[in-house]
Amino acid sequence: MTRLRALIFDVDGTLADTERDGHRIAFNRAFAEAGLDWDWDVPLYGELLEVTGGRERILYYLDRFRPDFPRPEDLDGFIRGLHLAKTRIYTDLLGSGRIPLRPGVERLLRAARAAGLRLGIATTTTPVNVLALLENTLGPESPAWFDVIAAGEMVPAKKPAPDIYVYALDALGLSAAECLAFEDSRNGLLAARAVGLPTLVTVNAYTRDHDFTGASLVIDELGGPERPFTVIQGEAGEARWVDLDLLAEVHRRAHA
Ligand code: XBP
Ligand code: MG
Repeated sequence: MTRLRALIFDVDGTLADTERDGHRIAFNRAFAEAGLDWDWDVPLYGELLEVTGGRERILYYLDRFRPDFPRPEDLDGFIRGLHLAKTRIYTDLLGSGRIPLRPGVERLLRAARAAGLRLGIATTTTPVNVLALLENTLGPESPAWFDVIAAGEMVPAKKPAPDIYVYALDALGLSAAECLAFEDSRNGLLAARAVGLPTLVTVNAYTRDHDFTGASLVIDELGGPERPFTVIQGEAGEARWVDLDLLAEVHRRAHA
């Protein structure tokens, strides 16, 4: 049987709950800075999350919710400008340390490293956002824990397209059968499954009701000795939090 060699993590919603109190706030502040009266409240942002990628999300908002908004001549440049401001505001927000990693994430990353498992990242967000999150939560050296940080426009198509996972596997020099993916959303799950990666899902408030057909295991969080997870879909046996034994079992079952 193929050995489990690497864990590949999504970022937004999986490593940290970045969407509601991070990205959403940054979008709104960028809109205000530009003199726009757009306000993405919590429920509306949930609808907008259907579209991955910040620039794509702004365009989708305009098309679907602001058909009356007069389109600037250079719409692409206008959206790029807004998104650049949003990225600046978002990375500043992360710098203020307000967004922690989700429960169990640091524990699992450290355990994986100690056991010689390799780590990778596959996300649609902008690369500087990933570095800012890692550096501000795990320390300045932590980006080097990951053998690949595949992000944003390194590939032509964002999730649910499989491109970012193809890129990550290629950079790791591994096959899907040697890895597990960690996701929080249906779009992420579709991307990972499209390349054949067994996928463990940790849901959050925005993704709790998504269709996770095809996931190996769906739980509320990775958990830990003091905070057991709740299984939403799939089988975790006697495990009460995600550790390397459970991951080995999930991997074994996926390839049985
Ligand atoms: C994350 C996203 C991103 C972020 C915003 O999806 O959809 O668009 O919300 O990041 P996933 P940017 O977790 O599936 O990778 O504004 O930098 O695009
Ligand atoms: Mg995600």
